Amino acid sequence: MTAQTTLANLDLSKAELTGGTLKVTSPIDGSVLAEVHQTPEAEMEAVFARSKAAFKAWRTVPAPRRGELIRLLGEELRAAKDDLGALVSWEAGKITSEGLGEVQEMIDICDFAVGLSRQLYGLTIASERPGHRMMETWHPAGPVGVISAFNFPVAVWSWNAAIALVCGDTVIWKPSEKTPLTAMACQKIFERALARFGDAPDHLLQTVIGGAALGEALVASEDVPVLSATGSTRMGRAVAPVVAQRFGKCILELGGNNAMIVGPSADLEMAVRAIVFSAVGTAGQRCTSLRRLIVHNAIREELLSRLKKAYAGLPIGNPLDQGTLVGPLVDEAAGEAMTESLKAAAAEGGQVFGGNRVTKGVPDGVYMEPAIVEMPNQTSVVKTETFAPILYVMGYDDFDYAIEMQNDVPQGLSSCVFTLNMREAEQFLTAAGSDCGIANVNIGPSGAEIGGAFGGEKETGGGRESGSDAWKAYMRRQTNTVNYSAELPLAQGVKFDI
Ligand code: UN1
Repeated sequence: MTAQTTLANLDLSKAELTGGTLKVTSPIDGSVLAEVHQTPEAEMEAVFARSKAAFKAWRTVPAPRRGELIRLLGEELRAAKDDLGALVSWEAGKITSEGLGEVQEMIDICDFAVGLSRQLYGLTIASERPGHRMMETWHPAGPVGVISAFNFPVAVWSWNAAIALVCGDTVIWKPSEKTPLTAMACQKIFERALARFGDAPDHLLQTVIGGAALGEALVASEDVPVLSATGSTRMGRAVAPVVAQRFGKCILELGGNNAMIVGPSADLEMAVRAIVFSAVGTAGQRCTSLRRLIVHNAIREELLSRLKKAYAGLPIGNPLDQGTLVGPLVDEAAGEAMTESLKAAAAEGGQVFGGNRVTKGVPDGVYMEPAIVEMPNQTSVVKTETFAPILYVMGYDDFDYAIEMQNDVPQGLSSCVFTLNMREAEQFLTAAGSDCGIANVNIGPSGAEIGGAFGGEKETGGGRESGSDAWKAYMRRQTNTVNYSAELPLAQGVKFDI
C-alpha cells in the first residue's frame, strides 16, 4: 500500500496534506509525504483559552463516563490499527511489526485507562480529633501539555492522553515536527471516538503542528499546570526550569543509556536474542534501546562471537518489506551522529565491528549497519546517548563492579541482568543494585509493557508515565478534614479559647 492510500484511509484530506510550510519526508526513501500547515505561534493563546474552557466542563463529568470516551478511542484505534501502524512506518521508519506494536501499545493503554477511570482512589485517614474524618481526594489538574518525540510518535502521546483524559484533564499535543502526520491521524481517530461519545466539550484534545516555538509557548504557559515532555536531556534541561519557575509540574522522559549485565551462568542463546532485539530493534532509536553490554570476562569471547554472527546476518532495508529487521535512521543528522560517535569510540580505544552506511539494495534513506564496539572501559562516548544502533561492550570479573559500572552513567532509564544465579538476580533489584527506573531479569531493557510506571532517574528526568500509579501526576491531591461534631478541637492539642 502506498503512503498516500494510507493517509487517505486515515481521513487526511488533500487540503491538509498540501500547500503547507512543513515538509514531511519519509525516512524510508526520502520521499515527500506531505506539506502540512503549521499552527501559527500567535494562535497558541487561543489554544490555551479553548483548553481551559473545555477543562471547566470536562472536570465535572464523572470519571467512569470519561472512561467511556477512552473505551471508544480504543475501539477506533483497533479499527485503524493497520493504517496507523503503516503510517508510523512511513513517517518514523519502523518495521511493520513495530509500527503495529506501537498502535497495540496505544490500545493497551486505553484499556488500562478505562479500568482506571473507576479506580482513581483516595485514602481515608484516621483523624486524631474526635468527631472528625479525614480523606484524600484526587481532582483533575487542568490542561496537560504533551511534547512527544519522533521515535514513538503516537504511543507516548496515548500514554499521556488516555490517562489525562480519564483524570478529567484536557490535552494540548505538540508532536515532533518530524512526525506530524501520525499526530494528525490520531486527532482524527480521537474525533471519531468523540462523535460516538456525544456530549463531550469541544477541544478536549488539540494538536498543534510546528517547531520549537510552539513547544516553548506550551512550556511557558501558566494555563498548563502539567507538562509532559519526551525527548533529549538537552530539551529537558531547557524545559524543567521554565516550568519550575511558574510552579507547574513536569513529567520528563529524557535520555537513556541502558545496560545489560551478562553473568557467567546466563542462558546465552536467550541473551543473544534479547541483545539483538533491544540493541538493533527500531534501529537503536528507542529511549530504552540497549547501548551498553557489561559481560563477564569468562563468557565475553563466546558471547561476542555469537553476537557478531547474528549482526552479520541482519536483514537491513525497507522496513515495509517482510523480513526486514533493521530499517533506516530518521534522517541524515542521525546517520552523521552515529558515524561521529563511532569515530570518537575508536579514538577512545574502541574496536568497531559494523557501523557502515548501507547503500546497495536499500531505498534512498539512511540505512546503517548496527555496530558493536569493544571498549577498554566506559569512556566519555559510552556515557553519552547516541540515538543509533551502537552497542558498547565492556568486560567484568566481579559482579559488584558490574553493577557499579551499570550505574556509572548520567542517565537512569532502563537496565537488565541475564543470569541464572538467583543471588545476582536479586542483588540487581535491591537498593544497592540498578539505579534505573526500570530493572529487568532475563529480558532486555526495551519493549516495556504499559502496566508498569515508565520512566527513569538522573538525567532521564524522574518522570513516570503509563501504568501503575503514574496517573497521580495528572491530578491534584486534596486533603479533606470534615468535622461532624459540635466541638472545635484543634490539632496538636492547641488551646485557643475566645
Ligand atoms: C521511548 O522510546 O520513548 O519500552 C518509549 C519501550 C516502549 C516505549 C519506548 N514500550 O521500549
